[in-house]
Amino acid sequence: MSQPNLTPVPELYVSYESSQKLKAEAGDLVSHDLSPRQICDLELLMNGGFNPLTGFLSEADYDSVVDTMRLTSGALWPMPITLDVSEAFAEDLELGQDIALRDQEGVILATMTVTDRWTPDKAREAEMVFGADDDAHPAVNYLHNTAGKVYLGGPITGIQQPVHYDFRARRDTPNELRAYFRKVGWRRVVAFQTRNPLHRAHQELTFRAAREAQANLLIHPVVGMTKPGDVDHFTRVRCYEAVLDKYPAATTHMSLLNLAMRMAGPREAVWHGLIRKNHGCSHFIVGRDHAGPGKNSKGEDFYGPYDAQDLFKQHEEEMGIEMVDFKHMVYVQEKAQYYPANEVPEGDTILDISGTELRRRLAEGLEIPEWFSFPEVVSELRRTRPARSKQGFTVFFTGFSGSGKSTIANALMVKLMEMGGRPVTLLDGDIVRKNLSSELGFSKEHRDLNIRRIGYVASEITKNGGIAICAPIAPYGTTRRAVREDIEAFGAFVEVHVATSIEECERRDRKGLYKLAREGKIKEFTGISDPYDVPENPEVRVETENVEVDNCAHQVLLKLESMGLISGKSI
Ligand code: PPS
Repeated sequence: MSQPNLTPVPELYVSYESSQKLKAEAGDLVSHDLSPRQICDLELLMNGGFNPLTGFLSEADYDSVVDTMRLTSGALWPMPITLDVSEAFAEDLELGQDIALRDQEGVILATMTVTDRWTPDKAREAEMVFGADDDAHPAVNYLHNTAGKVYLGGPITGIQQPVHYDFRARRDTPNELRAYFRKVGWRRVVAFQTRNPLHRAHQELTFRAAREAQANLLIHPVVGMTKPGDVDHFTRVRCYEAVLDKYPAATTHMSLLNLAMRMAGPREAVWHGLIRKNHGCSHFIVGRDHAGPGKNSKGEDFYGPYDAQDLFKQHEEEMGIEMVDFKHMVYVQEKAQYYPANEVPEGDTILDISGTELRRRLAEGLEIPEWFSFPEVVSELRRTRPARSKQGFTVFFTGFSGSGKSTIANALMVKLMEMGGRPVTLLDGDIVRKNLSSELGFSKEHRDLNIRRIGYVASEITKNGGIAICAPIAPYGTTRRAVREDIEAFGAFVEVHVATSIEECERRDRKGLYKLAREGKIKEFTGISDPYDVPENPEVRVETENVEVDNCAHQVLLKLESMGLISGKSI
């Protein structure tokens, strides 16, 4: 079982001639523009990474995978790979019809014969696959708030691989890796899955894992989609390249996997194992809390720390890939070397730096010792993630019309400009509606679009090291959360709830709009005839009744200071 058969896995691509013909005829087909996650899924479907799947799951296979982790054929498959689309798109299709699947530039990648169309029970999918119907889980959040309402299923005809312009030489299909292993004579290969930069402990543990399994090592990082907030893959790959030099020559290979992770813990571990099996590996490293999604909305872990290892072990034989335990490695000061945590000589001093502590040190520009990480890795991380006081960030005010958002936002802007150092942009509700969103009204759809536009501009400002101050009403919690996720990829997101009550806003009625709303002359008016989701955990909540504007802005400044975004001296 530990020596895989390295003959090719089936791919879904057609010949070059057929693909040219399909491309020429595709103009007549209805097109679906794939989302970034669907592009990742399609790539692995087409290149055999998701073997034995031959397309997006049919309804019967979906039900079977959700309930039993198996396809209707009986084959083990833990993750529903589904093509989600909008109701409007699904409505016009007929079963049996071929559709073109295109990337975001409109390039055709595949066609699919639609054999199935159904509206899934997403709450059930969340419970069964991810363990809880809780939006704190990134994949459950995606399921409810990003994925379309309808699923389509059917076989895929592959035309071409998605184009990647980055790290081309480091990307391999399953068959390319299999051919490589055949060529260099590697019969036993341990794969290491990762979505984080590698530090010395990882290098030690992967090296040991390979030695114990008497195998070669494949560093197989995910560069498709990982957990929101992770270090971007460009930085990570530069870090991995630096670490590769530290392994003994010709023992280790690195290849990038364009997988969209779901952070589904135990089911994900089994899925990862099957994918690595398809890539020609004989062993797979599974650690504590493999592909863990973080805490649920009650602050508890979604899965037990060893659930992933247990589930993997149960299916190891059937999968034909052996699990290698991930040893927690710690640095022993007296011996100046790494040991597995359970083999530390008695009385010796253990040094360790947790992930949270590492992020703090990076954020504050503090020293990171050489025993912990390689200097090349640290300098890469510092280059992309300068200290927080030098990064861009977004302050996002939300509250009723007339609550005082714009006034406080203006005061904050002036104070930040007085401090200097970073450019400041104010995206006030009224300014945005005049310049960016002049065609929009106040329906839920239009408000969401307005907020997504503000979020997009703010994320660009944040990415480029500036300060964005936004001050729309932003009444919907899910939209605010989506904007937070977009921005947190680049810097901090500071939500400020201006908690002036609706009664007080109406009493002030600065623009006379509440009167008109009461008279029914303005429809869908927030707080009067339209909803407002009160933020549950904003970074700051300011009360404005009987409090000076200056004081409100100061509360925000203090928060920015406590988050390390501005220096305390300047307040
Ligand atoms: S949203 O919901 O975030 O897209 O709204 P926003 O872009 O901040 O726009 C709010 C301003 O538009 C005026 N206005 C209304 N507000 C709420 N509901 C309705 N129906 C409405 N119609 C017009 C109002 O003056 C808001 O200004 P602010 O600055 O919040 O007082």
